[in-house]
Amino acid sequence: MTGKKRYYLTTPIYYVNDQPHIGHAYTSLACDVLARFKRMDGYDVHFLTGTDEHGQKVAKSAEDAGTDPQGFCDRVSRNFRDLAGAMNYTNDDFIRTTEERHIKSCQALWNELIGKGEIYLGKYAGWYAVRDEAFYAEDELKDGPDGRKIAPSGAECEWVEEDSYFFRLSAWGERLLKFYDENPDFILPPNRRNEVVSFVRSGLRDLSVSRTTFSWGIPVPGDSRHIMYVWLDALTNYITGVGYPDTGAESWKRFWPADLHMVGKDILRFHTVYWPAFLMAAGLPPPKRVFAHGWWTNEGQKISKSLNNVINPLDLVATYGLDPTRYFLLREVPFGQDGDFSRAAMIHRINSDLANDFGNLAQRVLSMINKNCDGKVPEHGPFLPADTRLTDAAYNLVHPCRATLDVQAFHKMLDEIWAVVGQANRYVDEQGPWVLKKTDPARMHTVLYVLAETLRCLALLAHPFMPQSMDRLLDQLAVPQDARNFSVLTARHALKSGTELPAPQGIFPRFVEDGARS
Ligand code: ME8
Repeated sequence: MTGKKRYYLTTPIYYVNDQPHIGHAYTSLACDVLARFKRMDGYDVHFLTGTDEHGQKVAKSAEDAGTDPQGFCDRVSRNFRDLAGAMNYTNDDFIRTTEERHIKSCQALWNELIGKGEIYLGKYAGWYAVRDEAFYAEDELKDGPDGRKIAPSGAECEWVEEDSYFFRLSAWGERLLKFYDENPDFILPPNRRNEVVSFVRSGLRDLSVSRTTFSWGIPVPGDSRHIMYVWLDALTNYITGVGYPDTGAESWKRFWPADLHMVGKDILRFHTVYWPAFLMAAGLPPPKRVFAHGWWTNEGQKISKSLNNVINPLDLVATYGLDPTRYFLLREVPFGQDGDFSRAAMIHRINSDLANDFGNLAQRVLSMINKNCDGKVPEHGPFLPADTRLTDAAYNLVHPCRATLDVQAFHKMLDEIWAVVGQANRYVDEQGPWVLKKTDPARMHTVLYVLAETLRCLALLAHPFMPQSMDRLLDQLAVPQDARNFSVLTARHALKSGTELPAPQGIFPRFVEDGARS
């Protein structure tokens, strides 16, 4: 185990003030695809997700629901855990910030920061947005109706004056800029990096890291009037999840620093400014990358409870199936950019990419093998240049897939796979195996063997996106479980001629405009 390459990735931990929606499903899905890909590529992966349960926003939601905060968190957190099951995520752990291991970890980090003189006691007077759980400077705010102050996110701010501990963020500006400079891929995509660099260049102020006016949070060690600021508490989950404060633990030594924190663009600043500063101040290495993806809207509108247009991912799964939903979310929008959800676009994608391109290829090849090769992996004769052109493209596909996924370009990876799907469909048309059946049956066997090998590679590479469907396809090619990884992918001609194959079945349904299966 210790010799294996490692990969630690995390989703944001989601607030339990609300039900999970398509945005939460999206971030976790992206992580799931990466985690599955890395495992198939021989990595020892740790994939962490969970729920963010403290703070004023959650306390208020519990109060509105007439429930005690812990009972409320238990109930809503379960929905996020259930979503992970329903979406077939392979997270290795699910962390809740109300767990004892996390409270211990936050208090240890706090003590470390106090011990190093990075936190001091003062008084906060300024603007706070409960919806964002964020402090804002006066010049960041716009005037709203009735003299109200509005944050750039649209959240309403309130004036807060209370005793507070402060983190010496102002002292970290230069060191953060140097860190970004030395680690050009720390923040992706690049436009997000520019945004952060100019924010830090404009000067950082010390950050209030405790509150006294409500009590739903982790007590500050040695001063129980204060609870920790919810973002200090929340960000710490990433180190709790690998064993902090036990820095001698196997999991810590193996997995920290994290390879990737996947987040939405709304929480970029917390992850790329505050978090590395907290860690460096505590003498801990910062994560290797933060990727901030874009924002989904629904049929052109912002997704919000008040507009009553929240998309429940479970409804999509019930209507379109799990794997088509997983595919669509990562295919439709270049990862990193904002995207608009529309049912018409979803049906179009499913029908054209899955049912037509990939589904038809699989169906044509498997049913011809079933009818003409005795239901067995065909024998093959000598390969012609057209054959090796296709199989080489399939075997080599793993390289661009690795490269695109290493920069979280999920859409480009799918483009690469579909280019070979297209090439295979053209090869079927050019070779005409149904004609060869009459003129040259031995050559037909070779052509079908080449196509079966190509399908094997395509199914393995598309597996992280659509695990159930691709497993069904790999079952139909009789690929053993222990050969469903990328080291066997590149083993040429891994399909053994003469292997008995099960009866072929379609893998992707087709939909008509109202969403029903045709
Ligand atoms: O911010 N489009 O939690 P949160 C795309 N607890 N992604 C979306 C989205 C949308 N319309 N809406 C939400 C928090 N997301 C904190 C995080 S981490 C230490 C603490 C996704 O429940 C996206 O990943 O508000 C976004 O960053 C996250 O949900 C916010 O989830």
